[in-house]
Parts: sequence; C-alpha cells; structure tokens
Amino acid sequence: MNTQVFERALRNSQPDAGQVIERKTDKATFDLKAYLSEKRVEVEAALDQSITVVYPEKIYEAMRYSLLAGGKRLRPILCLASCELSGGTIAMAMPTACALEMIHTMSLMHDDLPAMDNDDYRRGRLTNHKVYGEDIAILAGDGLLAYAFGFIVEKTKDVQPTHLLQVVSKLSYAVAATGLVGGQVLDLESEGKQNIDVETLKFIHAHKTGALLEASVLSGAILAGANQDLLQRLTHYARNIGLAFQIVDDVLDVTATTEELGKTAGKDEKAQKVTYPSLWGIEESKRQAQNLVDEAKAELSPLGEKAIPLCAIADFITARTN
Ligand code: GRG
Repeated sequence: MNTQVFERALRNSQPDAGQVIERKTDKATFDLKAYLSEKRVEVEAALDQSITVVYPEKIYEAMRYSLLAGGKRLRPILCLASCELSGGTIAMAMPTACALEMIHTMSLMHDDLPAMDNDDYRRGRLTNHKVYGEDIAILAGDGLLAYAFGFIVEKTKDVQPTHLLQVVSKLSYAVAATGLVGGQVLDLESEGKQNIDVETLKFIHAHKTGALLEASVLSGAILAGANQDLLQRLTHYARNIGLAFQIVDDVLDVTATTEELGKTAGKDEKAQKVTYPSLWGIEESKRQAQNLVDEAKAELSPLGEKAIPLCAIADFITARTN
C-alpha cells in the first residue's frame, strides 16, 4: 500500500470528536466501528466461556458479575490487533486477551473498594462489593488475578514456550509493584496534596494505567514472535497511547456525566487529586493527548497497511466519550 493510500485509510478511520461514526468501507478504507464491535463480540464470547460457575458458586458468580459487565475491552483488542500486525492469529492471542481483561477487571474491583477509590458504580451497574460485600469482592478480584496466569499457560496453543514465558513475565511485572500496584500506591499517597508535579503524575499513570496497556500491546506481538525492531516501535506506540488514555480519562472525569461514564463523575476534584486538567486546563490537556496519539501513529506508519487497526485504536482513545 503506498503512503497516500495509507494516509487516506487512516484519515477515514478517524472518528469525529465525541463519537465513533460508521464509515462505508471499500478497499482503501477501514471501518473502526465495525472492527471494534467484531472484536468485542469475539472477546465477550471467549470471556463468557473462560469461567464457569462451580462449587462454591458465590465466588464464581462474583467473578463473572464484573468480568462480564461490559466495558470497552480495549486491552484484549489491543493484544489481538498487535498479534495480527505481527503475523500471528486471533486464536494464538485470545487466552492472553482474556487474561488481560481478567486482570484489568480485578484492578477496577479493588479500586472501587471503600479502602481505595470507594465507588458504588462501575460500567453502569453496582460495584462488586455493593452486590457481594467487601470480603467476596476482594476474594473475587484475587481469584481473577491468579486465574488469569494459569489461563494463559493452559489455554494458549501454537506459541513457542519461550514466547509464552516472556508474556507471563511481562504481565506479572505490569501488575506488581513495578506496575499497577506501585502506581496505585503513589496515587493514594498523592491524594489531597497540591504540590504534585507533572513528572510525579506521569509516573503514577505510566504505572497505574500505562503498564497494563503496554503489556496488552506487547504480549500480542511477543506471542506472534515479533522481532526487536517491531517490539521497540510497539513499545513507543503503547507508551504514548497509555499516557493519552489517562489524560483523556482525567478530562472525561470533569466533562462527562455519571451516565456517560458508567461510574461516578467528578471524583478527582472531590478527592482533591492533582490531574492533567487541574495542572494544564482542559483544552491544553486535550491538545497534549492528541500530540501523543499523533506520535504513536507516526511510530507505526512505516509498517503500512498492517498498522491501520492500531492507528485507528489510537484515534479512538482521544475520541472516546467514556
Ligand atoms: C492489580 C494486584 C492488583 C491490585 C490492584 C486498585 C489497583 C491495584 C490499581 C488501580 C488500577 C486502576 C483502576 C487504574 C485505572 C485505569 C483506568 C483508566 C481504567 C479505566 O479503563 P477503561 O476506560 O474501562 O478501559 P472499561 O470499563 O472500559 O474497561
């Protein structure tokens, strides 16, 4: 595909601000809405089959309650798209894609607990602890986290064992104090402090939000046996979209409604959190997010047609409304 056609396909894949609109497809266009909904259907089906309810039923029901509560399924879709870009198949990546969603979901469940962010709503329904109680919500989160790793190892087929080990290792460090957990600790410690600078904020979000997004992109590529050059490009792409994702999240917390978000809006201000909009203002935050998305896409443009889905997903990150 020549550069002009690639640019045109990318332009056509860009959703208008605030919504993802349907586009007619021909050979040179890419229908992001159709792509996301097709992948979501595949992910939902795989997630539904990933955990069945057995004795003791309550814990499995609690795990399924949050895992199957919807959500954008961005992390699994990034993993699948990155695996395909790197020459692999959906089947190779689906167990890891499901595991990423299990881990993401458990992090939301724990984040919603009264000891952490304390929210009653998530993905448009009552949070896990509001339905099952704090004790079961903690255990259901633990159950999802531990199960995710076994699920990858047991269910992944046609992947070199060394690649599988790399994925398990990457994912584990993305969750540990080197990733999500570390970012969350610093986030909790920063609440109510007004002297948090941009560098600290970046550290928090690179760990709390960025690490799992990066692991999502890279794990798909590793499963497919991507070379170092491609892994490096994808790392830059992932870091840029990870930060952009969090900046947009902060903006939406101010600009979107509780109904749109499916969780309580305006929480950052209430918790006296320093955020990108509080440091830069809303317009500058949006501009910075767009710059990061543009950089992410530029990193992948030498890959041509294959990179169209990941570039379109980058655009979706700034255009999303929840
Ligand atoms: C991982 C062991 C372990 C513990 C959890 C609570 C915690 C430690 C970390 C918090 C992580 C967290 C909640 C980060 C925020 C990430 C974020 C912006 C989530 C929203 O993601 P979306 O918009 O949500 O993709 P949906 O619902 O669409 O999936």
